[in-house]
Amino acid sequence: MRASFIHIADTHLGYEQYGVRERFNDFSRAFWDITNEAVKRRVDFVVIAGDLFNKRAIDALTLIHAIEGLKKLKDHSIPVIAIEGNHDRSYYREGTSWLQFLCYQGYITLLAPAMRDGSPVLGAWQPRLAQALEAARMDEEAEGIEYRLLMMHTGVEGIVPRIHGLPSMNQFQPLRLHIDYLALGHVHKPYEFEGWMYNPGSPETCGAEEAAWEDRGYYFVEIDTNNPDSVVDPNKPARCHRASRLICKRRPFIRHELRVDGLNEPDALYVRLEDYCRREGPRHQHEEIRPLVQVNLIGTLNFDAGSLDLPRMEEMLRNYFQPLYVRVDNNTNDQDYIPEGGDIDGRDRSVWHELERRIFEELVSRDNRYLPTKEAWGIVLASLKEMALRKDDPADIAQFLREKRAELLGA
Ligand SMILES: [Mn+2]
Repeated sequence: MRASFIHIADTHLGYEQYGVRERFNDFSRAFWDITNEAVKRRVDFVVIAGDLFNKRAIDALTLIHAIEGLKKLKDHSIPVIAIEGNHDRSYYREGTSWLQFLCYQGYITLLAPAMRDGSPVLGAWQPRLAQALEAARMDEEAEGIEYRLLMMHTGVEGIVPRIHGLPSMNQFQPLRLHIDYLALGHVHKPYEFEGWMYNPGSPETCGAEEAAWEDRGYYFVEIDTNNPDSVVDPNKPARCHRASRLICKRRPFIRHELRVDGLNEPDALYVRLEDYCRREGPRHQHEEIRPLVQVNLIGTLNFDAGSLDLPRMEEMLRNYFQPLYVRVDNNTNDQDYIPEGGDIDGRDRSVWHELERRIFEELVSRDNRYLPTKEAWGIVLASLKEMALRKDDPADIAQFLREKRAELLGA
């Protein structure tokens, strides 16, 4: 058996990022780029591993855009098989999703979970799923089935630390015997394992953190069960397919972290930002597609954040990058700390160091060993923090602590 298919996930059609209309169109364009590619490559089918839409309640234009891509596939007799994702699934008690509508209209085949009394029938998924696949094996073989693809809108724990509660790699392993290609979605960072687990990532950039994962896109997969050598990449583990990850067209997304530590006035920060603009801006000014630019201010400010002129900074970025959209986010430290009953106002940054020292002092004084020398320990802790922020050698930091211990505890 020879076949080829395209695997996509997390297209998030209908997402009007930052409230910018053109971003809505970008998500559709990325999807159309892939459906055009599917036609060009004459694949036998397309699989969508969830989150075709950004949300359950899409508007008419989103539906029109989805159909525009799907109709092209239908006109070329390329079947589309989809599952729902966490973003586009209907509420189980609320009936019909837009994916079900697309299914009734003949644009996609929707693989839906079994329902009983209005609720999905769920079991402990791993063992049961592997057992069910095992049980079906005989029948499948009698029917001449040579290749098995499983779609799941979930990912492997630990790929993106922020996303918790996903199955571990070990929990996926029982499926390995029964599946040739596991088409995953959900995690927007692309990854693949052991020649059978594949996650293409999000074709467009749904959040600034995704900008770093430049190799996101979709998979083009060629299968040959009779003569695997004709397709298999000798440098990659795979049984009888070759999965190539392709990057689709999308808008450039430029993200920069600007450290503010050690800057004593807003002008110093503007100078640092302008240095960055001079360095990076010219590379993007003549880009065919105007980029998105997001600058993240991080670190501890030595002055009141209220005196930062964010519009001025955005204007500077606009001049150098000619972007579609720009934003500067102030994520500098703890802006609103107000101590209980203290005479220091935490909203005033100029007193932060004094405030910090007092908090350290209070914390160490809860331990009687440190109580007699709490003032000195407050200063030691503040110094340790400074050294860590400066990224001093850990050995030096440890040595400093040892010396202070000896000095203050006589140990
Ligand atoms: Mn998603």
